[in-house]
This record gives sequence, C-alpha cells and structure tokens, in this order.
Amino acid sequence: MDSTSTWIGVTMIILGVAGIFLTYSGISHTFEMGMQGLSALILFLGIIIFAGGLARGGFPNVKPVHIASIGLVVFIGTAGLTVSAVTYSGPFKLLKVEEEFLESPIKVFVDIIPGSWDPAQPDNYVPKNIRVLVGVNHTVVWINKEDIDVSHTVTHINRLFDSGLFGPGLNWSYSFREPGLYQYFCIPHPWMRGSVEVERLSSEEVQEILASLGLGTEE
Ligand SMILES: [Cu+2]
Repeated sequence: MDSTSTWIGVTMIILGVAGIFLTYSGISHTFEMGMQGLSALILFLGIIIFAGGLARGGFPNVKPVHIASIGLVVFIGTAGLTVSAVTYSGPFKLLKVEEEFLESPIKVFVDIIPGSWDPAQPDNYVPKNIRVLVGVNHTVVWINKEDIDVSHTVTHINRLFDSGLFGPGLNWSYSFREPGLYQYFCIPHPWMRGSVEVERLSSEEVQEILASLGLGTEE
C-alpha cells in the first residue's frame, strides 16, 4: 500500500516534469498555458503522495531526516518552477507571447534583396545589422524584394518572433519593446541572418530626438 502510493507519486512527478518540459521546449504551442498549469498540479500532487508513501515506509532504507530534506529541496524547486512558469520568468521566459506594441513614429526598412535564397550570395537582409531606439524607430519592416517566387521568414533564433513565410512584394513588421540584441534568420534559408539591436533612452531624450526631427509632441 505504502509502496504503491510512493510509486504513484513517482509516476505523477515524472508526468508533471515531462509536461513542464514539453511546454518549455515549445512543442505544444496551442496548449502551453493549460499544460503548464496541469503539469504543475500533477507534479504537486505527485510530491504530496510520494512524501506520504515515503513517510509510511515506501522506501525502507531511507531515514526520515533524509526524506524531510529531500522533500524540502524538491518542494522549493517545484515551487520555484511553478512561480517562474506563472510569471514567465527564468526558464519559462521564452514562453511569453509578445503582445503587439504600438508602432514607432519612424519605421526602419530592411530589404530582403533579390537572390537572398541563394546560399552563394552573401547579402540577403539589407542592412543586415541595425540599431533602433524604443519610442523613435522601434518598428522594423522587412520587405521581400525577390524577383522570383521565393518566400522568406524573419524568425528570432529563440522564437521570440516569427513572421511566417511571406512572398515577393509582401512585407512583415515587428515593433521592439525591450532593449537587447535580437538575432534572427530565415527558416527555409538558414544562412540568411540578421540582427536588431534595441536601445532604450529616457523619455526626455526620446522627446528631444523626436523634437529635433520635427516629430515632437507640442505643449
Ligand atoms: Cu529565406
């Protein structure tokens, strides 16, 4: 009986960890919110049942002191993972779906030049590496300028954003909110690579720049 509940606990812990791993790996895009909650719940129940089984002699050669300390460590670890899953921090940071951010007054254009599909052609995203300022020109527009029917993507290396395929004459834009260096590539042509460095200045500095460009808000 005690051994049974210990093993049920172990199974549930494995299921919970597997579920959390699945959501973290990004395999289950559709269900990731629900799966995180469900996996965390299974994991918690598993730990409780496992601990109960242990306390009643599930694994005979382990001293109660060890059980208590292992339980504490597992509990803290699980609680930490659950909190990070709920708040999208730590290992779960990448799960957060970026909300659409307001477009900037100035847009930056990146051309996907003709022949970008050709691995022998060094230039594809032009300009390849750009720097933008939040509040000034944080909206970047990629334009597919291929002269034959080839689609491309603009895909962050850790999937923070992904345009999906877009064909010649079409464009895709993204507004960057957080400072940092964003490296991206094209899924069908992974040798196509580019980056966007996003910088954030104080709102006074942003207002100054906008004013100097004749775009400042009056008053
Ligand atoms: Cu491409």
